[in-house]
Amino acid sequence: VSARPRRIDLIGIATASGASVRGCGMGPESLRVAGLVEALIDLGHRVADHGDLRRPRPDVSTHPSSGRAPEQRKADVLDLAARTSEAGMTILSEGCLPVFLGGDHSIAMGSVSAVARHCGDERPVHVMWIDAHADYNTPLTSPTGNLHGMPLALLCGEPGFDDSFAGPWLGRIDPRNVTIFGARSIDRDERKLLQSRGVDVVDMRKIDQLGVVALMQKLLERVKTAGAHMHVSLDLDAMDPSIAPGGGTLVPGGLSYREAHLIMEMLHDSGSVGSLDVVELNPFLDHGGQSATLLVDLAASLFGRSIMGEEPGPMEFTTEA
Ligand code: B3U
Ligand code: MN
Ligand code: MN
Repeated sequence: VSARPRRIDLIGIATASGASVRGCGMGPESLRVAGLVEALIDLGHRVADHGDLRRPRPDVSTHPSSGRAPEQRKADVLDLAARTSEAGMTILSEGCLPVFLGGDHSIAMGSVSAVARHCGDERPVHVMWIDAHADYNTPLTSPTGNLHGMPLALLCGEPGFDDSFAGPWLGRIDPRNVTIFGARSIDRDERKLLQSRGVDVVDMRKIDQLGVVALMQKLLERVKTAGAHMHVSLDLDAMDPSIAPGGGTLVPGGLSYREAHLIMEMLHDSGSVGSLDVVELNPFLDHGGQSATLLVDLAASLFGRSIMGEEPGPMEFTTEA
């Protein structure tokens, strides 16, 4: 699937409405400044940058921590998710590979639903959620009420979301086709839900004990056998805060630099990846672009950069799709 070169379509979703900390709305621009487009072109891919989806009016602080009241933030999340889902479907229908630049992780309601709608009954979808958190809370289990802690539960059709959450994301994904990778912060009731639905949780302890290679081989084998479209949802906070300080909900004990790259390299070699989210980068909290640069390098590994790499293919760049 990811045979080179490919046409990769970037779309930013410039929002922090699903988070309690402001700043990750600047994530897409920070990834561009860190050289995302150039890195992909350098690998021989064709790149189209669709710019950013955002709320029509600027953010005015009406709420102490996040800037806006919870009901407004929820409306923003749902509106942007609907637009993300449509934009993603268009990109996929043209045979291109969408990369969704967050924004907080609630944008995955839009991105994953786009993939699921595109694949329909024809192709199973497997979601690899690389994250310190499981993002599998519902309004009934969430300790914070923040929507970036809930997108997977919504996508998997968990009860507890009222009618206002209706949309193309609801129940689109089979929880048995989800792998959470790198988790180390899961809430009590969230854990119960994950266990009862049979979600594959590869937590940091498993990674410590068994190693990235064995765990990835198992996952990739499974996805290949199913002939699934693999959607990768990469949350910055999966990585250890020492290498990725630019996030609002950091948790110690994350993926090392080499573990994260190895995951990306193995994903590339599998050829199964058909879409990607890069989320939760908060440039306001980043240290001199360190986290943005890391994410760009990880995306480059996912799209074919290797230490002993081959010659790059022909280059082409358009700023519009
Ligand atoms: N599980 C907590 C914390 C959290 C989840 N995702 C992030 N933080 N980024 C929650 O709010 O649901
Ligand atoms: Mn997340
Ligand atoms: Mn997270």
